[in-house]
Amino acid sequence: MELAGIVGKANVGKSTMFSAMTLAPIEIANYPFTTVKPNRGVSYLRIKCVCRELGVKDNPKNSRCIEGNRFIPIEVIDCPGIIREAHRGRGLGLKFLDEIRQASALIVVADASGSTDPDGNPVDPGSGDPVDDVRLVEDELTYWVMGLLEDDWQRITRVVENRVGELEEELAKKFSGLGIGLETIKDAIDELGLDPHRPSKWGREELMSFSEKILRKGKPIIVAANKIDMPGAEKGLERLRQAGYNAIPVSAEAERILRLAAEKGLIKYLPGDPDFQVIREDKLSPRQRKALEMIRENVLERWGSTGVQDAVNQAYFKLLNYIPVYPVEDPEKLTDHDGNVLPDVYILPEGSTPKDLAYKIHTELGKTFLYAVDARTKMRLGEDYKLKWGDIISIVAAGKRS
Ligand SMILES: Nc1nc2c(ncn2[C@@H]2O[C@H](COP(=O)(O)OP(=O)(O)OP(=O)(O)O)[C@@H](O)[C@H]2O)c(=O)[nH]1
Ligand SMILES: [Mg+2]
Repeated sequence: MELAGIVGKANVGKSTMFSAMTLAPIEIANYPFTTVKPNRGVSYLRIKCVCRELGVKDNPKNSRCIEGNRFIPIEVIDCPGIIREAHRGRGLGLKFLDEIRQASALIVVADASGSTDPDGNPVDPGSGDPVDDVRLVEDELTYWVMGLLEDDWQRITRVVENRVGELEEELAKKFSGLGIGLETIKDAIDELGLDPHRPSKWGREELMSFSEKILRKGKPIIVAANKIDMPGAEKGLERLRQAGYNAIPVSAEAERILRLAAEKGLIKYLPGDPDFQVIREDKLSPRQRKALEMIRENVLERWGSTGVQDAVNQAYFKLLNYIPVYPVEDPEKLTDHDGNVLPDVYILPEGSTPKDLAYKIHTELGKTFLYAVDARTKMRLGEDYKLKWGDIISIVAAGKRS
């Protein structure tokens, strides 16, 4: 399962967003460092399922299909808050970031309403700047990566200058756990004009700009401009966009209320929907009804949705360019070996091949992969075929089909 990390300044609404996404009951409060250790849970990406297009009734196994919407599970981690100088141990430090090393997507939550100061303390709305919220997180992440680099720098320098290994290779090994690959490292060294043969000449500043560069290239961020329901928050959103960030207007609190009400059967609402429908009018207190009406007016009608689903979807499908693919065993019936129609969906980076898909499903299937068939056209696919959005693929492997 892909892993998404939710990071951000203290008290901006990370746990509220996490709780809305996973329905996990966790601690949420209006002061910094409410969360002291990372929370893990399962959430979903939402796509239009191919079942409608094909006019079939599916039997999802690794995902869910609700009214033609396929929900693909991802793992989400809600991190403790980050403040300036966290790399020096301020606040809760940065140790917990080890848990998001493997994260493919990073969602940085910012307080678009500006109602928190740099340390996460509540202040009057409009006093704080969401651009600063994001910058401080980027800076601390850079220090974190630089720390990882420094831990190993002497050894790497020796290896390279004694001609036992190449710098790029050593660094790629070092950062493979972070999902930062060889190409990213080469490009960063190149663009910064650094000498890969004399790393001992790199100073602190070079290490810092290198860390910043590989982060920016290898771990692009999506910004959740949270608390968009508050007056004045659209200014914060504008500032984020002007600063060049991929910012999505989000009301984590609205999403949490809607998800909980839907869970209790009071309303009909799916994550990402542009509206909800009350189904148990009789069970709503006047206060609840008012809260729901406010969400409709201030969030849904104004922004099109609560933005939470949008933020995760965009992180994977726009920023990281992932695509969903449906593996089936029987390309005629579109089933697995138990006869389930369109049982599974996997997401993988654009440019992936059927063999990559096979490996993603199971290492064994990858190793025994022979060829793949496009279930729509029944055509056998070439070895370097690049998977497309919504492809239905039957993999033929030595000994078995899957
Ligand atoms: N108006 C409004 N308030 C929100 C929203 N999301 C969160 N909040 C409030 O912001 C405060 C902080 O929420 P948390 O989710 O605990 O924030 P956090 O980022 O996890 O905080 P730490 O774990 O302390 O870093 C709480 O009072 C929430 O109710 C939102 O979308 N709109
Ligand atoms: Mg929290």
